[in-house]
Amino acid sequence: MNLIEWIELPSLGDQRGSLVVGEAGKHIPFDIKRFYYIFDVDMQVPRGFHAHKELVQVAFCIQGSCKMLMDNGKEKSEVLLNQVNKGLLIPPMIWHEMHDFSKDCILLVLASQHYDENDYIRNYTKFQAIRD
Ligand code: T46
Repeated sequence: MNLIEWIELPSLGDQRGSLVVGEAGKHIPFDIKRFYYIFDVDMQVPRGFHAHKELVQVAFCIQGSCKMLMDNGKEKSEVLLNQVNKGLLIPPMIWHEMHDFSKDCILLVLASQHYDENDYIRNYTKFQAIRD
């Protein structure tokens, strides 16, 4: 699997304005059990710094921009999220860090599972040991 995989949603705008649509199972590769959004960010403070054991997520920057560092333990890649209809797939066991938020950034994240702190790996050394 590629470290960076984008999910592009149909943009159905017309003269009245823009509309982006996503359907679970069709565009989003899982049943969405939870969503959350990050906004009103402190631009100087990075977030994330963890991997998930089983959770699958897709992150859309629906306003402004931010960067996401993706790390599978062997390879790292940093991408810019700045398109409302282009989401970044965050598979399990990918260490991820978000930074360089624009002031107006709204990051919408769709998640395959309910919140479970036990699914987080927040220690990078432990993450690497599990990946090896
Ligand atoms: C992720 C990245 C992209 C909850 O109680 N329920 C929730 O659904 C979420 C997402 C968070 N929380 C609590 C846990 C913490 O006490 O909200 C607090 C902030 O969460 P956290 O520090 O994990 O936030 P980020 O921005 O570092 O990470 C979040 C997600 O937690 C994480 O799953 O992949 O965004």
